[in-house]
Amino acid sequence: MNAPAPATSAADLVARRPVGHSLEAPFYLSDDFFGLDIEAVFARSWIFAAAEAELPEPGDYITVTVGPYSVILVRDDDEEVRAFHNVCRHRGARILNQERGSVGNIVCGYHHWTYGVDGTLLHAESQAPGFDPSCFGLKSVHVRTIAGLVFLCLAAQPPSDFDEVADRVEPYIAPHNLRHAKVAKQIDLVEHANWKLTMENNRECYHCAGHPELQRCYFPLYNFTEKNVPPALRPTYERFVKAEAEAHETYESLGLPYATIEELDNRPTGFRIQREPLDLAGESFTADGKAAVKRLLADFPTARLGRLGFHLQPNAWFHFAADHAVTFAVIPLAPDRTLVRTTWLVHAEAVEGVDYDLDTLTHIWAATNEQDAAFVARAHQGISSPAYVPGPYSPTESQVEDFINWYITRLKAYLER
Ligand code: 3BY
Ligand code: FES
Ligand code: FE
Repeated sequence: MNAPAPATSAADLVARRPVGHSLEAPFYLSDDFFGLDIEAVFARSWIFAAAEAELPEPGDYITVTVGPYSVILVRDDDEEVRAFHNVCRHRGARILNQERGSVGNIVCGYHHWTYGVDGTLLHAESQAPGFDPSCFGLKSVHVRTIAGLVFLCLAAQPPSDFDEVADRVEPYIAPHNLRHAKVAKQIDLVEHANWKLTMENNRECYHCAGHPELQRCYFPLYNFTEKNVPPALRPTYERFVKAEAEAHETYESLGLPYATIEELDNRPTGFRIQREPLDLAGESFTADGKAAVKRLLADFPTARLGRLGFHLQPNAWFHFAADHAVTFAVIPLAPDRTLVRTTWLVHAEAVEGVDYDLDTLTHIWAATNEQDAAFVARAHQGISSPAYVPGPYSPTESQVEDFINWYITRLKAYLER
């Protein structure tokens, strides 16, 4: 009897990735690739972790778990956001077990070593003479905020292009005033799919007919131009062209940057930023396009600003309107489980029930996320069949190819190191 053929190695699968096609099945299904994705991608890239509004006061913390890593994000007494490995310097216990909370000091639940919110070891009972607490501070993690958004990088040496990306996107995002926002709602959704299917799905609107609520106010025109717009989308396209001309005038008069920047796959910190109109009233993600929040995020003279969209590899996308912002963070949990954390941000002084109705504010993206979760679970199921073979991306899915190309480049860089 012939011995079974050896499984193709990860390196071979990476090397032979068919350009313009979805990945071969093991990328989505195997434990090996899951581990590789954590080490080569999530532990080496800048990832979106939270909005600053999730940590409004000194001592407020959240824990972020990425594969075997757990990170404490905490606001220190100087009101800076800090990040530390959630690993005790005594005998390694995970220190904080809650997803979020507020602390005076960071105290390990095992033998009560006590750290300040700046990571210094303040107290360790019954140590031998000569014990030097200054050698046992919490290990820090690189952290950076951009206009109220918190990013972290687990690598000892993070990709050096992040500062430049920050400098370029900050002027787009800062006018939305997220440093003075509060969390109106956060929903954690666990999708039954590999994290790359979640990201691929986000990077196209080929499936947007499956989002009836979103389609009312959002122009589903990924990459379509006068020449190639499908007949069914032509009326939408014509409305878009008019709305875009008007929006550009508004952006010019308010000094809001709006030139699209698309550098998704040719750099360690791949990103895309774009300002564009919304349909109907053009103000927000609501059934009639009108603002969901009366108190706008900033002192804008009009709510009709459409949306600012920001895509960041590997794990985030954002929509900023005049009245609210929505952040989406993707965290892999297992080869077939992915956390999508959606956070709605409104002006810090907006009052629920007075300035906004929570259901109106959250309805469209909550419904859209559920629909996307069903799509990606369906993709994961089909890919699990031995009959699956990679299929071609259409031109309207160019950002999916960009994402996968970026991903493959990261794996190659890791495997060749
Ligand atoms: O949020 C996004 O950017 C993409 C675009 C269209 C649908 N989707 C959820
Ligand atoms: Fe944390 Fe002992 S392991 S105090
Ligand atoms: Fe979708």
